[in-house]
Amino acid sequence: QEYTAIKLEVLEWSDAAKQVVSENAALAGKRVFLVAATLRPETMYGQTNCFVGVSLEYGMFAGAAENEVYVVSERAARNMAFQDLSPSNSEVKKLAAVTGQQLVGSRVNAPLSSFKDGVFVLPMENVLATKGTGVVTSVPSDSPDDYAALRDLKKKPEYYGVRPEWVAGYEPVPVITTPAYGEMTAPVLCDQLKINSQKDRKQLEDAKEAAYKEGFYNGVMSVGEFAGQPVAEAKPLVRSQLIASGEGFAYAEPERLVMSRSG
Ligand code: ZZB
Repeated sequence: QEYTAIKLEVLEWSDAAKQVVSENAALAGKRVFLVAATLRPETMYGQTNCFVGVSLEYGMFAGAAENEVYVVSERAARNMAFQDLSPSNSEVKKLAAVTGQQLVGSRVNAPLSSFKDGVFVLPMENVLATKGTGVVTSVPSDSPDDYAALRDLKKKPEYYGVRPEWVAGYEPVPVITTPAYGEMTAPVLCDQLKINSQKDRKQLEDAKEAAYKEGFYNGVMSVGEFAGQPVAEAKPLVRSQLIASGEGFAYAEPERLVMSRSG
């Protein structure tokens, strides 16, 4: 699976993460990025927040560029090391450990997003430790999972342990128009499939599938440098641009090597 890794630079740490960082001399003066793996680089204009799993363990790892640190799962860091994305090939350099819970409330820069002051790191229940980097960048206009999770947080911020101001004003942004769903693919699909919360896994799977298909085959960009172009054309262009600007990099998820070898 070939992802685009998106670098969300930390602008301001949550209190809990600040504590972790201040206790680690190796992090002093470093630029730290939460790194999210996406299959939809063309939707980055619509980022409204970043999701982590509160019970997941993350690490802060030395990045490919000197002075850069990536916050990702241990598993992703190891994969990155094998892809020349760490200082020394195939070697992981872990500078600190941090939980998803500690990261919540941090403010990060989301490349291409219309929220220029940054977006917040928020909790999502369905973040898988075994996929991508364990960090998810959220595009509620085009990702039903993101829309459902963000809506849950807006409805019950105290239940989820988020401050209202971390979600207030962060509404889905039109990025792509499709004949079937207009410019709000995910919200329309969540309505149509009667998705009530991020716990409605089966309907969310169906909605995701439909959103991928309609977006890729019939979607047209409505914002950004490639506005008016079909999504299928814009996708590799936005990807290349993010990589060229240093805001992203190619990240491949290995197929289940160990399992297929053992049989
Ligand atoms: C931004 C984005 C915008 C995404 C969109 C999707 C969509 P898939 O399709 O199941 O293989 N993701 C990445 N890592 C994780 C994780 N550890 N746990 C849960 N979700 C994760 O998964 C690829 C997508 O799942 C990624 O692409 C990411 O969300 C999320 F408009 O990034 B995406 C219709 C989907 N639209």
